Amino acid sequence: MSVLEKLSSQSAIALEEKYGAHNYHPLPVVLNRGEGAYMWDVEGKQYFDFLSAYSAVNQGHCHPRIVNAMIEQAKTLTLTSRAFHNDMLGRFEAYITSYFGYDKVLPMNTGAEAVETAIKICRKWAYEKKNIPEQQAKIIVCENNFHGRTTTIISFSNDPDARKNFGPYTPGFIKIPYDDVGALEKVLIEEEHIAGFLVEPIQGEAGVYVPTDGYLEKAKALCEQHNVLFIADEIQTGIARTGQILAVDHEGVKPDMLILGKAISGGVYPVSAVLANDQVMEVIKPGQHGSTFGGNPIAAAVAMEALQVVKDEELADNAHRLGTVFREKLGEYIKGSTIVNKVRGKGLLNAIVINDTDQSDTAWNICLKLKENGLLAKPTHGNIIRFAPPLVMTEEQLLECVSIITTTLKEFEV
Ligand code: IF1
Repeated sequence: MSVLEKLSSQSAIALEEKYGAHNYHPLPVVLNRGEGAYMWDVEGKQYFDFLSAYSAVNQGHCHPRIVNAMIEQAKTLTLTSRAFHNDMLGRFEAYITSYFGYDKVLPMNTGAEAVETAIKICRKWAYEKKNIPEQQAKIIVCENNFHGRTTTIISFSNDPDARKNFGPYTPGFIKIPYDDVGALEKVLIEEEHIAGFLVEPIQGEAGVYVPTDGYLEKAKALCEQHNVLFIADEIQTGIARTGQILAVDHEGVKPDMLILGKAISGGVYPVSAVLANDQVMEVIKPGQHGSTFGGNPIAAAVAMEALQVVKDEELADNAHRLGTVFREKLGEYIKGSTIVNKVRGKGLLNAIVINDTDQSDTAWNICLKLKENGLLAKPTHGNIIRFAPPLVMTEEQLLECVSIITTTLKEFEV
């Protein structure tokens, strides 16, 4: 079979079933084109994308400026490795550190790699700057976190699917309830050798849990008080998704370490990064961390263009404005609904909670019906459906999507 031979949805799915590891359970749709807020399947049906590849396609599918940046760089120089300099990395590092207001950046590829990088920097800072005894640094994380799927990261997950039978687990992490300042303060007072606090400004995978106003600010203040690094994982909430460039901007919080991924490249190329000021980042010396593709010329070119598009097209303002419309419209619907309990979120990171157990398949069946009606979304856990369209959506498109969603939900009302 030629790789260019046109596949039917059924044959494409059959190939994945036969030759691919079964590490996902995708919605039964096979896409072969994306543009802006839309994707098309191999049979030519058009869909609104309401997942944005888990917030990686904030700038819309195949944004011409970002794709062209990749094409031009790919024709010139794709990869040198960090064994040598190239003319793109320094430019990118200057651009992104100025964009987010930090002294330094350590570029990686995937989100999990950036989280692992932040954990390593935090531990090294603890031993070399805070004089915590070797091997005894602890990092505080939150219950129901999602920070990626490497062995260390799943070691501090409490999702059985994410961690079962992947042990032995990496030690050195303390779990506390999310959005609980008291719990954070208690562990900072009672535990010794705390190096950092790693937190999602909004818990995405857990079901789009927006913390109480002031939580992040109070948490940052406690970390300062106890000389602990406040580490924000903005891989999903960053890059304008929640109506500000960063979700921490809603509270004016400046993390000691900022972790970015996904939409930092507009979903065009794997790029991630950890940003910090010199007194933290300087603990990393030559030969102590890196990766073959980290900060490569294509990544540099793509990320600079993708971040510039966010500013030029005022995507944070658009996310704020359309998110308010979305929650208002869904809130109206919920008043008369028997199956939707609530809508919650910030900017264009939202979710609805279905009035059912998280073991039921109602949310899944709603997503199957949404697909039939031309909108692609997927449940996070059981009874929660995440809605996260590209931030380039127009109000007219959003209202059309609200109509598709409410019309579909009506089919499930009792
Ligand atoms: C999957 C979830 C979302 C993330 C945060 C780090 C990472 C992610 C806050 C790791 C990645 C992705 C991973 C993808 C599905 C998706 C996801 F459902 F898994 F949890 F978005 F909520 N921090 N999230 O959201 O970044 O290594 O993937 O580049 O693994 O199924 P990555």
